[in-house]
Amino acid sequence: MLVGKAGVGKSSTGNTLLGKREGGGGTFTASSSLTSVTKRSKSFECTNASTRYKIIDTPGLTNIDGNENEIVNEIALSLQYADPGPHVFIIVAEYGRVTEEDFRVYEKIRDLFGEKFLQKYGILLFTRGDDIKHDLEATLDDEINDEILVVEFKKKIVEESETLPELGKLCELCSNRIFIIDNRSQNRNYEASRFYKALGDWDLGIDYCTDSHNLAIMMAEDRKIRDAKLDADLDKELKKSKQQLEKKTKERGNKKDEELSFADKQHRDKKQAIMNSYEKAIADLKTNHTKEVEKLKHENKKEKQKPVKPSSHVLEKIGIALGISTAIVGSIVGGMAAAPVGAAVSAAAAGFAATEGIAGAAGVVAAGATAASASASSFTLGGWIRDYCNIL
Ligand SMILES: Nc1nc2c(ncn2[C@@H]2O[C@H](COP(=O)(O)OP(=O)(O)OP(=O)(O)O)[C@@H](O)[C@H]2O)c(=O)[nH]1
Ligand SMILES: [Mg+2]
Repeated sequence: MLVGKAGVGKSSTGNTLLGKREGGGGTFTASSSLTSVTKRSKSFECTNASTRYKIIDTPGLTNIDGNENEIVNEIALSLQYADPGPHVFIIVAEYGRVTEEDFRVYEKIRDLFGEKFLQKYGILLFTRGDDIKHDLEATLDDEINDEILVVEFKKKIVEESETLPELGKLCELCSNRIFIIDNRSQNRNYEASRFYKALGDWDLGIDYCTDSHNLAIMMAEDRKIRDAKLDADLDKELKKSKQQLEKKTKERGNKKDEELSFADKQHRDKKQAIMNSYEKAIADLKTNHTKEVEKLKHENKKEKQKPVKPSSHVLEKIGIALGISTAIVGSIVGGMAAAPVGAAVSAAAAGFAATEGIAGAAGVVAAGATAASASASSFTLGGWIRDYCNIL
C-alpha cells in the first residue's frame, strides 16, 4: 500500500512497481498537476519473478482537505483493497521536499494500525532517484552504483535530520528500510525487480498487518451482509424477470395464434371464393352447352324439315325410269337448282295422271310436248323431277 502526502510520486511509483509506464491500460494516473491527481484508492496486480503482487495507490490522507467523512471513507476503501491487511506500507516521500506533512501521514495510519506498524511492515521510499543520483554524483565526482547510492543517501538523511527531526524519526520507525526509486527510468522492470528483491532481503511480504481496531474484519462482515442483500435482490430481480419472460412469451404466443387463425380464415375465404368462382364457371359452361345443344337440335330439326337434295344417282335413276336419255338427265341434274317451284307443282299434277306405266309416261312427255311448248316459260323438267322426288 502506497501512502504519502500529495504529489510525491505515489502513483508513478505504483506504475513502476507494475513494471509499466504511465498512460497505458491498467496503470495509475500520475501527473505533475498542482492539484492532487488521485482522488480515490485504486489497485492493480502484477507478477514479478513468479510472485503475484497487488499494488494499492491511495490519494494520500493529506489530499482530502480536512473533510473527515472523506478521510474515513477513503481509509475504509483502502482497507478493503488490502483485506485482510497490507503486507507492506510504502511511505512515499519526494527527495528534496520532505516536510512535517510527511510525518502527519504516518500519524494517521498509526492511529489505525498501531504504534509499531512501520517497524515491521514499513518502508520509507524516496522518489526522484534520478535527481538523487545526479546530485550525489556531482558531490562525489564519480559514477555510483545502487549500493553506494543508498549508503551515501542515508548519510544525507542523517545530515538533514538535524534541521528536520521527523525525517530521521520516519527512517527509524521504518527500521531504516530506505528505498530510492527512479520513476523516470527507461527500464521500469529493472526498478521493480530491485524493489521486490529488497522486499525479500528485508523479509517483507510474508505477514500482513491487520488494523488494531479489527476494521477489516468488521468490513468483511459488512461485505457479507451487503453481498447477502445483493444476492437476495438479485433473486428477486431474476424471479421478476422470469415472470416477465413467461408473461411476454404467453402474450406473444396468443398473438401468434390470433394471426394464424386469421390467416386460416383468410385462406378458407380465399378457397371458398375460388370454389364459388369455379362452380359459377361450370354452371355457365353447362348453361351455354345446353343452349348450344338446343340450338343445334333445333337447327337439325329445321334442316330435316327441308326437302332433301336428290343425289345425282337418284336423279339418274328417275331419269332412266322416265325414259330420259342420259344426256338429258345430266342437263336436268345440272339445271335443277334453277327450276321455279310453282311451275313444278302444276307440272307434277299433270304428270301424276299419266303415271300408269313407264311407256305411258313417255307418251305424256311426248303428248305434253305441245303443252310444254305452250307453257314453256313456266315449266322445266328439272323442277318437276325434284318436286316429284320430294313427294315420293
Ligand atoms: N524526475 C522524477 N519525477 C518523478 C518521479 N516520480 C514521480 N515524479 C513526478 O512527480 C509528479 C507527481 O507524480 P504522481 O505520481 O502523480 O504523484 P502522486 O503522489 O500520485 O500525486 P497525487 O495523486 O496528486 O497525490 C509527476 O510529474 C511525476 O512524473 C521520479 O522518480 N523522478
Ligand atoms: Mg496519485
